[in-house]
Amino acid sequence: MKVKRGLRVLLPILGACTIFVGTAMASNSVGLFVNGKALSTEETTIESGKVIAPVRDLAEAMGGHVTWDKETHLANIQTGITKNMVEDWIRKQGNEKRDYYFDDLSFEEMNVDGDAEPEVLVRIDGGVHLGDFFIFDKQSNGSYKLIFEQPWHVESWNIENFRADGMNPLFNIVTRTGGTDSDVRESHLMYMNDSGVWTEAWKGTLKDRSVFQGKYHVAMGSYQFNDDNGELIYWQTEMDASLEDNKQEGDSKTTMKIFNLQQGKFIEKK
Ligand SMILES: [Ca+2]
Repeated sequence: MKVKRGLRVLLPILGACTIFVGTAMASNSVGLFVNGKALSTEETTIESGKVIAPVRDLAEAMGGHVTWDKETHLANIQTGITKNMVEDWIRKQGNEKRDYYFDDLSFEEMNVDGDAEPEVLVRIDGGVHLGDFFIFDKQSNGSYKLIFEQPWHVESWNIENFRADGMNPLFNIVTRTGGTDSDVRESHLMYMNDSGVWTEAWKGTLKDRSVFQGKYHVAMGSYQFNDDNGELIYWQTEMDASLEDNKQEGDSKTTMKIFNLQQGKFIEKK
């Protein structure tokens, strides 16, 4: 759907943009500036004391997105990111040559790297163990580029408190995988490295329950950062449980591992 360039609608002044309008001497043409930047439109005029400018040029200069419905003759200006926009990015840039399950798509703007612009984290919940995860990065021309995609069912994401010198924020992305007789939750500690690659610094099991020899085998794990020395401590408890009522059978076993950050990855300390 292309907006007819000649469409002219009086536009209310939106948001925090500064619009400067000035009439050039000895001419009907009007100079139009948004946030101090001149708009290269020759279609802006002044009529009966009102400045009339092309909606698309003006709205896009203010970071908006314009659609035109020729049936209803409605021009819609959308500022900010919508679910429809995100779906459109995925259709055009997604790696998978299949239909994505857009019904359960959600997204959040979060800053994952060093620049001021937030990136867009997107997850599609396709069922208990199915899903997709994407990160889109805003380009200088205002478009969004896919920079990471995995067929992950993501249950949650959050920024960790841990921060090494010069390192971009570390995110904890919790995924869920499995199938018949298997259910696994994992924590992926991810960050944007200096080359702009979304990188896994560590991965660990939070819960792994599978059926083995007529019982559930359950492993539960958790981690903490030691702020004093930058170590990541991970504990895991393993036990067996009854298929009937999930009650523990036999003893449990707990182990601990210590990891150090080395060249952008948490490596187990031996
Ligand atoms: Ca950013």
